[in-house]
Amino acid sequence: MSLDTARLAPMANAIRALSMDAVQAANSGHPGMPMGMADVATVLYSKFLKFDPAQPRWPDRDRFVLSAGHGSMLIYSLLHLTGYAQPTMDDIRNFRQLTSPCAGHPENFLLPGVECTTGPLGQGIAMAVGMAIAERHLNATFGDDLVDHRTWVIAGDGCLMEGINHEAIGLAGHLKLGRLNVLWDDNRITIDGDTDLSTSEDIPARYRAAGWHVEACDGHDFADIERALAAAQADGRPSLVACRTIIGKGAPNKQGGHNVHGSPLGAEEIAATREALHWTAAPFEVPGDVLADWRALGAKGASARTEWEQRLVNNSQEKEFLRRMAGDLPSGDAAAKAIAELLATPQKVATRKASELALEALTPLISEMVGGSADLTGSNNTKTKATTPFSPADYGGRYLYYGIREFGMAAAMNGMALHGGVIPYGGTFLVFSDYCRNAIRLSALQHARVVYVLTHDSIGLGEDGPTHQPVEHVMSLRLIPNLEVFRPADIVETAECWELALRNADKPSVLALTRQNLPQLREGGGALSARGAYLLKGADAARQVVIVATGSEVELAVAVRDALEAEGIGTDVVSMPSMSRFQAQDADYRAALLPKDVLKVSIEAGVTLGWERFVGDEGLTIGIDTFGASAPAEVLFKHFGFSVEAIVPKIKAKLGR
Ligand SMILES: Cc1ncc(C[n+]2csc(CCOP(=O)(O)OP(=O)(O)O)c2C)c(N)n1
Ligand SMILES: [Mg+2]
Repeated sequence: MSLDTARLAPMANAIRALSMDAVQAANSGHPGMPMGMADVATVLYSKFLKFDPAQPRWPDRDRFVLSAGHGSMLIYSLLHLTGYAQPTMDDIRNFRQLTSPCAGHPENFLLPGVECTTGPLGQGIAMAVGMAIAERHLNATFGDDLVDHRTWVIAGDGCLMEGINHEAIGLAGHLKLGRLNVLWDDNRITIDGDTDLSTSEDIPARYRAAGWHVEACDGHDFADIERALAAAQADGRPSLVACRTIIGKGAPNKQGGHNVHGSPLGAEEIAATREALHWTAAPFEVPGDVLADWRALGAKGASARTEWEQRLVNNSQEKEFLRRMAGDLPSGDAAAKAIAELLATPQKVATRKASELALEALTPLISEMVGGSADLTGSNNTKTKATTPFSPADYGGRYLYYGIREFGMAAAMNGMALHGGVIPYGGTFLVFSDYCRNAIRLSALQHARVVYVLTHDSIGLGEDGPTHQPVEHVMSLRLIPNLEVFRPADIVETAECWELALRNADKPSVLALTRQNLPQLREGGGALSARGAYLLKGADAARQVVIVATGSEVELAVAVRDALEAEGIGTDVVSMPSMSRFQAQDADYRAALLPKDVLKVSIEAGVTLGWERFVGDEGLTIGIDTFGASAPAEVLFKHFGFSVEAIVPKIKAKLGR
């Protein structure tokens, strides 16, 4: 046994012991993965990873992503052993309990040492691609002195099997993200059993075909692991290291089988494992010499960090770098000015075009905005003059051609936002938000500032028909907690919503935008969208009706109102670009806008479910609760009842007139 092995083996066994004991105590969790990858992780942390437990948010640290999030005890053990303030041993003792930051899966908002929330398999790798993009972009912007780090991933068979893996590695290979290294827990086991139950894919060949460098090693041979990781680090391409491991390694009777994936080992097997590993320490105790070795390793990072701080102080871009990493927007009222300009000349444009106009104003001023589209640049209107293409030839570019990879794009944007220093926005058709929905959900869960530009937001897209016409999407996105869904009605609201989205520093935003042109309804400024909903046009006659509408249907609401007024029926029109923002207003504001004693009517070209909350049981909901159809937009709106002729009689009937 080499000296290295003599020291590293007990360090790795500390991970094994903590993992099996924590899972046993919780009577829930996944011991197999951390026990199997303990040796690889020990080499990664001791020889390769750049980190400083004293400063978990040090901007130039390497990013470590545990894509196989079910193996959460691996990262909790590593953070504790290397000397992060959190998690404490008590936290680990309380693994998976309500008060512990050691949640079932790693959560970035619970532990500063956790870079991103993982567990939905495959998304960790895809977020790591985004982190590697952000690193190269910031390196191109601020130079090697300030930005010079790597992204390391531990991923399992599941992460490599998921469809998103294909999107993520295709993008990474194309962009030549050589600082991305994926360590694959090649244990040939998943929950159901051996991987040959479900796959016979040549994974290294697939990665090579995507432009990756592939290494393999014995995941239980420290020297071989070190060799493979060094080769990965040296290669200019993104690297996959296939680490051949035994799941649950160390548990003499259970290792290698699928039963060790996600169940406690049990008291008997834990005793047998202790004996096999010569591990005499009690549960949640780490022998002094082993802990000292781990802590010494953790302390090594401080010198690199302090040298970096010195370079930062001497760097002419210090202030700008810190501002961007803090996520603060540039000071000034640039956005307000841009809106004022838009107000000056009324325009009948689609809100996707209005978004482009807003972006043309914002992107030169906010250099951290990095745009993109999943192959719908000309439809989403996401590209501006200031955002030149991001490519291996120019990592300073600010526009990503994500290709037809909606899920990969959304997850990469999460990684970019979590890396910090950039504010990603990206486009696709609203209907395809389903393709990336779980990544949108993870944006919200992770408090990531990502802006989704989702165009073609209703039957108003016309001839492409029901496959492309979102019906349930706007409302279903509103169901996701901590996601703000904006559906602006005209050019002014669009600009206002863009500003609000950028100011949503701790949450993602969706901008649902039209394909078809819409008139400018707002004449004044006043940042009215900031309250979520507001009175766009008040009643002239005594008020009997309040119509609340969003997006393209606000124009119709105004026409309906004018027709009712002509018959002496006083009607308010409320525009509601953001339902969640309106919900967050005080009760008085809400009651004044949507009073109890009048007929309330909602108009939105989507499902009606949910509008009862605003119009009440006695109200009227105008929407579309079926799929759309192929025809020009005007024909469809008429066909589905979105016309003055169809709506006015319904309202009058409700009023008993
Ligand atoms: C998207 C997604 N689907 C399903 C699951 C449930 N799940 C968790 S782990 C796992 C098996 C993963 O196998 P592997 O990555 O090989 O992990 P190992 O058993 O080797 O630890 C599954 C299906 C999940 N977490 N995410
Ligand atoms: Mg596996």
